[in-house]
Parts: sequence; structure tokens; C-alpha cells
Amino acid sequence: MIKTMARVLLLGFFSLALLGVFTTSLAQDTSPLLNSSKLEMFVDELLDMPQILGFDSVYGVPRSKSLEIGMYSKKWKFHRDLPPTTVYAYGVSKEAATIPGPTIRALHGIYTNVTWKNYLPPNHILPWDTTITIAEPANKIGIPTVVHLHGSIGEPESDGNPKSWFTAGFKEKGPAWTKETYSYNNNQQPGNLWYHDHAMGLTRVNLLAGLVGAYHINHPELEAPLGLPSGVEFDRTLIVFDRSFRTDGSIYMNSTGDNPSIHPHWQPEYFGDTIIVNGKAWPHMTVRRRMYRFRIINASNARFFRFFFTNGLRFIHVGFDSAYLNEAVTTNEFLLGPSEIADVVVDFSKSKNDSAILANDAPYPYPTGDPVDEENGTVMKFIISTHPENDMGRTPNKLIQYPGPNLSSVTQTRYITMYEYESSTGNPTHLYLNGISFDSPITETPKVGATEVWNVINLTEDNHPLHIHLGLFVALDQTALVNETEFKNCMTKMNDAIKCEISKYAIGKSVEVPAEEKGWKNVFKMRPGYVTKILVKFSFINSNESYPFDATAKPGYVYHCHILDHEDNEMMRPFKLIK
Ligand SMILES: *[C@@H]1O[C@H](CO)[C@@H](O)[C@H](O)[C@H]1NC(C)=O
Ligand SMILES: *[C@@H]1O[C@H](CO)[C@@H](O)[C@H](O)[C@H]1NC(C)=O
Ligand SMILES: *[C@@H]1O[C@H](CO)[C@@H](O)[C@H](O)[C@H]1NC(C)=O
Ligand SMILES: *[C@@H]1O[C@H](CO)[C@@H](O)[C@H](O)[C@H]1NC(C)=O
Ligand SMILES: *[C@@H]1O[C@H](CO)[C@@H](O)[C@H](O)[C@H]1NC(C)=O
Ligand SMILES: *[C@@H]1O[C@H](CO)[C@@H](O)[C@H](O)[C@H]1NC(C)=O
Ligand SMILES: *[C@@H]1O[C@H](CO)[C@@H](O)[C@H](O)[C@H]1NC(C)=O
Ligand SMILES: *[C@@H]1O[C@H](CO)[C@@H](O)[C@H](O)[C@H]1NC(C)=O
Ligand SMILES: *[C@@H]1O[C@H](CO)[C@@H](O)[C@H](O)[C@H]1NC(C)=O
Ligand SMILES: CC(=O)N[C@H]1CO[C@H](CO)[C@@H](O)[C@@H]1O
Ligand SMILES: [Cu+2]
Repeated sequence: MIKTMARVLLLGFFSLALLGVFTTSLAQDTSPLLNSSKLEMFVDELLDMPQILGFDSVYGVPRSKSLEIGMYSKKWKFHRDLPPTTVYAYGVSKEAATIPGPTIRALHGIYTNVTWKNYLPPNHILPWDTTITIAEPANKIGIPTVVHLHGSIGEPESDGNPKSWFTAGFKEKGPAWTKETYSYNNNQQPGNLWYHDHAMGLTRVNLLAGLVGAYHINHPELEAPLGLPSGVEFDRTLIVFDRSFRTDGSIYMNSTGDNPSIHPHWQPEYFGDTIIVNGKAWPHMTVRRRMYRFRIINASNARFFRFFFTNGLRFIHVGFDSAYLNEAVTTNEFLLGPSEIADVVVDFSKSKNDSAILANDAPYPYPTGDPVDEENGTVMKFIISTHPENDMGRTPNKLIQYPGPNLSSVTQTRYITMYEYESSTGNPTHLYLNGISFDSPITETPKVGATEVWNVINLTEDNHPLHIHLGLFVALDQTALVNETEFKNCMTKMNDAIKCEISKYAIGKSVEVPAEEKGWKNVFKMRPGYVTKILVKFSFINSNESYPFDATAKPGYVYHCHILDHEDNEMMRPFKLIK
């Protein structure tokens, strides 16, 4: 629901509860919800997003490059039989803008500088909830945006702090705004990143509207010898998310909060019934009978995917999140949480028949929610050529060797506790990390170059994918809490894991970290009722060089749950590096 200034003025003296009721009744004036089973699957072909090089080449010598990427409101066809949808899309121009946005291919060690420009209209296509801590332009006109490059090891000024937001033409700016042009140094390990909006309290609606795109850092000297499938035809990026629509094609988001008297619009988790891959609902892709590499980004708000092929084809994992694994790992299925990136090789020559369906069987919310059905359990279809070919492809067992986690180098241990709060009716009102709000003073101040252990205690019923900006981490172990109720009661009173004697409770069942997730990651799924121990490094893993930027500068960094609806309602904290 769009809130125009006139309507806000008109309603200025109404209660929030009334506002909720009022906007909901307006929502009913629009088209009915689309039943996604009306959309035939596999009719649209998989799109390949436009590619943009993040470097120039002068007589064969790579040079730093400046890009200008805009955010535009435009119409997008998600399916042959769905009317065009108004979306917000990244692109070098309105005509070129796509959902997801262009894939940026950066080169290791060469700066890519991007001026992200907001050309969005004054009012949002999706409902805002101004009762949560939110980016709010003074006159409520303009859509706040700020771009975060997920997985980037870069300066704080270019990190896309949630309060560094800006509206169209940089007319209004958030309190932590730094500059117009962001610099990405690309000195980190080669791998897969993605850029997306990160504006305070608006991340879920800005992503739902379409503000996501892929970014790869390539390092040819290290990667070429691996001999993985390469080139635009065989190295593909798949950005997967779920959406619901109305019959007129518009994106549907339930705009009635679970606790409308507290938050008129906020709901704890968005799930859509249509699975979108590279901007098309349940697409198909025709492939040759050979190996392909897929970099699969989960850009859902809250949906987890447990991917598998219906005909038994396997995945050879070569990377997870933004780093290569030391060794390849083969699986039949794997779980991808919100914002995680799988980097897999699939060998279609091993297929017994001529098509394969990529499917998902993760319950939602994960892990205790409802099972999926045929619609939300199907992702896309691969039509495999019958013609056999010898691609000479291989996937080496040994990939890129990075140092493992070194426990003797740990200088600080922290406890990070996840809490969910409920109203008297038992509906979630908000979530906190360590029992404090986003605006509470900073409590985490790691030293530049340090290695730390963070024990993440999940006292909620959900699996929360925790994402830490700047740092890379390894998940060491996951241990169930015993006497959870007793421990939780103590934590609810004291909010102090040591005083509540965590070591007496963190002695339950231990769950092995899956082999494909044992490398360096930037997101990890925190199991409910468990303590997950991670080793976080605030330095590069691919070199002993120090950061080529001042990591202690303002506005610092953040860490948060990557279920966007949680992140938007306070499950996020700032942190600052010190010397
Ligand atoms: C959607 O349509 C299918 C097939 O007509 C039907 O079985 C299903 O119950 C419908 N779902 C909803 C939520 O109306
Ligand atoms: C990109 O930014 C870096 C760091 O600020 C700077 O050194 C470089 O010259 C810039 N490149 C271009 C092409 O402007
Ligand atoms: C929207 O959410 C509200 C509150 O949870 C719920 O009562 C209502 O049924 C939902 N509407 C639809 C169409 O799902
Ligand atoms: C997914 O499938 C389940 C099971 O049939 C169904 O109840 C649900 O409405 C579907 N849609 C979403 C949003 O997940
Ligand atoms: C995508 O991420 C969401 C949460 O961000 C998660 O719930 C979902 O399972 C993930 N899907 C896949 C396919 O990994
Ligand atoms: C391919 O094989 C799987 C498993 O054997 C089967 O379920 C599926 O129907 C087959 N598909 C086709 C198009 O033959
Ligand atoms: C681990 O860290 C300790 C302390 O900094 C250091 O002495 C040791 O060499 C490191 N081990 C490895 C294998 O890097
Ligand atoms: C946990 O509870 C059991 C009985 O319910 C009790 O015997 C045990 O001492 C408790 N452990 C802790 C650490 O409190
Ligand atoms: C970093 O330093 C260690 C110890 O001096 C050395 O073994 C390692 O090879 C260095 N790593 C890189 C990437 O240069
Ligand atoms: C300590 C605590 O609250 N643990 C909860 C973790 O999540 C499970 C559900 O998965 C609950 O049953 C526990 O109570
Ligand atoms: Cu969460």
C-alpha cells in the first residue's frame, strides 16, 4: 500500500491500529491473489543476466574501472501468462535494467568503483511499517536505498551501512551516509558475492521489489588451472527467490501484521508460492550432455531450499558463499539458507534420461514448518540434449588451499544470543541479538587482524542464518543445549551466558557441520536450541597482507540474521573494528 503525503496528513491523528485496518481495506480494492498453480511450469526459458566487466583493459593490462548503476522502476515479465509486474531493478539504464540486476565480473586486485544511483519514484509499491526502526526521509517522500556487497572485504564507507541510505538524486540521506561512489578493492579470495539493498527496516521490501544482483571476483591465475567449466555458456549464475502475485501481475505481500496494534504491517517471515530463477517463474534451460558450473544464490526473504535432482544427478561442491573449498565435496542434496551461495558442478552426461528437475523439499519455516507442495517444491527444469559429447571436463579433488581455523590464534571469545519476543497473543513482535536493539551502544569491537570465537546461542524456534560483514568464519561445532527451559529462563532475566553457566548446558547432542560447509563462510545457519561455535577472522585468508583500507573508519559494520524480515525488525547489531 502506498502512503502518499496527503494520506499521512489525513491520518495523522489516527491510531496505528486504525492505520493498519485502513490500508488493509484499501488493499482489498486491488486484484485478487493469484493461485500459482495457474501458472504452467517450465514455459519460459532461463535468462542469463547481462554481464558487466568491473575492470578495463589497456593494451592487455587490467585497470580499475568506474561504473554507474541505477535503480529503476519498470515493468518485468515473470511468466508468459502473468501480466507485467512493476519492479525495482538495477541496471546501467532503465531499458537495460533486469531482475536480478547485471552480473558484475570483477578482477582480483583491481578496484571496481560503483556509483549507485537511485531513480526510484516518491512512493514504494510495497507496504512500509514505520513502527519498526526504519530509514525515513524527513517528508516521507522518496524510497531510501543503500547497496551492500554481500561477502565483500572492503572499507566501511562502501559497505552499505543500513543508515547510509539515500533517496532519488541523493536528495535525502541517512545519518551514516558517507559518499556517492563506492570503492571495492577486490583483494580478497576469488569467489561469489552478491549486491542487494540494505536500507534500515526496508531491506525485505526493497529486495522483494527486485533489488538484487550477482558479483564475482575472478582470479585467473588461481582458477584457470582448476579446469572447471567456464565461459558464459557453461558457467552460469542462478539467483533463486520466492514471490507471490496478484492476478494483475503485481507483487503480493500480506500487509496486515501478525500484531497489527504493535506493527500494522510487519510479519515475521515472507514466503511466496512461486519460485523464481533469474527473473522467471519455474524456467527451463536446455543443456548439453556435459558438465556445467552453477553459482546458486538464495535471495529469498525466509525460504530455505534443500536442493536435489529428481533423477538423482549429483552436485559437486567447489565453493560455498564467497570462497572455494579446499577439496571438492559431492552430495545428492544440500540445504541453502537465505543469502547463502552454493558453487556446484553438475555433470549432465551422467543423466539416464533427457530431463532433470531441480527440486526443493525444505519445510517452511525451516526446520519445523509445513512441507512444500508441487509448486513450491519445484525450482526449474533442465532439458538435456540426447547427443553425447566429450567435454574433457573434470573437477579436481584439490581446489584452492586456504589455512584452516587456528584456535591458538584466538584472542577473544564472545557470546551472541538470539532472542525472539512475543505479544500476549503469542505472535512475534521483534527479535534481538544479545537482548538489545540496533541503536544500543556498540558492544562488539574486534581488533583489525584478530581471530575470535563467537558462540552463537539460538534461544528461538527458528533456524537463523547469521551473516557477518567484513569477517570470514568457519563453523567449528554445533552443540544442543540441555535443560533449555532452565537456561532460557536465566538468560531472559540476566542476558549473560557466562553468569547463566552456559558450559553446564551446552553439553547436548553434537551435530557435525556438513562437509560442503566446512570452508570459510560469511553466513551460517544457526540451529534452534543449539550453541554454534564459529571462528571469525578479521583479515584476508588468501594473503598475509593487511587490509588496504582503514577498517576502523565510520560508519563501521553490522552483523545480522539474513532472514530479511528479522533483520528489518532489529535482529541486527552494529560492530566497529579497533586498532
Ligand atoms: C489452487 O488451485 C489448485 C488447482 O486448481 C487447487 O487445488 C488449490 O486448492 C488452489 N489453492 C488455493 C490456495 O486456492
Ligand atoms: C577507484 O577507487 C580507488 C580507491 O578510491 C582509486 O584508487 C581508483 O583510482 C579509482 N578508480 C577509478 C577508475 O576511478
Ligand atoms: C494476512 O495476514 C494476517 C495476519 O497474520 C492474516 O490474518 C490473513 O489471513 C493474511 N491474509 C492472507 C490473504 O493470507
Ligand atoms: C506451498 O505448499 C504448501 C503445501 O501444499 C501450501 O500449503 C502453501 O500454500 C504453498 N505456498 C507457499 C507460500 O509456500
Ligand atoms: C534461501 O534462503 C532462505 C532464507 O534467506 C532460506 O529460507 C531458503 O531455504 C533458502 N533457499 C535455498 C534454495 O537455499
Ligand atoms: C527421469 O528419471 C527420473 C528418475 O528415474 C524419473 O522420475 C523421471 O520421470 C524421468 N524423466 C523423464 C523425462 O524421463
Ligand atoms: C596458530 O596461531 C599461533 C598463535 O598466533 C601461531 O603461533 C601458529 O603458528 C599458528 N599456526 C598455524 C598453523 O598457522
Ligand atoms: C537438567 O535437568 C535434570 C532433570 O530434569 C537434572 O537432573 C539436571 O541436574 C539438570 N542439569 C542442569 C545442568 O541443570
Ligand atoms: C602467510 O604466512 C605464513 C607463515 O609465515 C605462511 O606459511 C603462508 O604461506 C603465508 N600465506 C600466504 C598466502 O602468503
Ligand atoms: C532454549 C530454547 O528456547 N530452545 C528452543 C529451540 O528451538 C526448539 C525448536 O526447534 C525449541 O523446542 C526450544 O525450546
Ligand atoms: Cu532470523
